[in-house]
Amino acid sequence: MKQIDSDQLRDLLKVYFIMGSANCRIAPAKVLKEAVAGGITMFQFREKGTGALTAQVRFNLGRRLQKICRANGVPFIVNDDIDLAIALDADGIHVGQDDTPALAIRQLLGEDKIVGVSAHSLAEAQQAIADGADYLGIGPIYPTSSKEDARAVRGTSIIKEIRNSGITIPLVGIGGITVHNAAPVLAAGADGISVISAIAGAEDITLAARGFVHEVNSNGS
Ligand code: 3NM
Repeated sequence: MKQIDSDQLRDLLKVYFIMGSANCRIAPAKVLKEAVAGGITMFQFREKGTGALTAQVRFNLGRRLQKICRANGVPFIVNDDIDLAIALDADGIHVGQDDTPALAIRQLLGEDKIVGVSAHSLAEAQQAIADGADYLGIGPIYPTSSKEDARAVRGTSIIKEIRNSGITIPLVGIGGITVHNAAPVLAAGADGISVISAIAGAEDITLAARGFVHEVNSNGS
């Protein structure tokens, strides 16, 4: 099968929700169901941080969340863990700069899976594209407390720099994005936004997700 169509992916990236059990105040399956009800367009299972689940319980939670995604037509992406992505037959994988290189991932998974790469500079973006990434996560745009080893804050100018260089690959901004500061990320050239805490930690998860959908649909290209 062919690599996913870029325009289709741009749509899927509009409201890209990421979480693992460490990000949830209530049961992760409930968080995901509520986020799906609010209209999230893609989901990444990122089981990291203090107390992250391992082995069979990690797999079981992944399977549970994947079922919710499948039932609702939301692509299910696994963060970093290639073995888990393969075991679950996930729709794709997202890797950071310190994980397995995208080139090796692409060779392992083939052409029909979505491969996303985190990039924090123009050079990293160029390398990820050369390695066969389908989309990029660019950040951290704003200060974030959801990632222990987050790099220095880049602001929206990193997205502008990447777009001005002529790179047209689908990309999302990530890091500290809320419904109130999402518009400049989109204006800078992002196709969508990627969010952990502003959805997972919201008082009303469905409402929070819906707010992002509205924001992207009114400010996106
Ligand atoms: N990656 P929140 S920032 C998972 O810069 C992740 O690559 C980042 O969480 C990067 O929406 C980040 O709660 C955390 O700020 C995003």
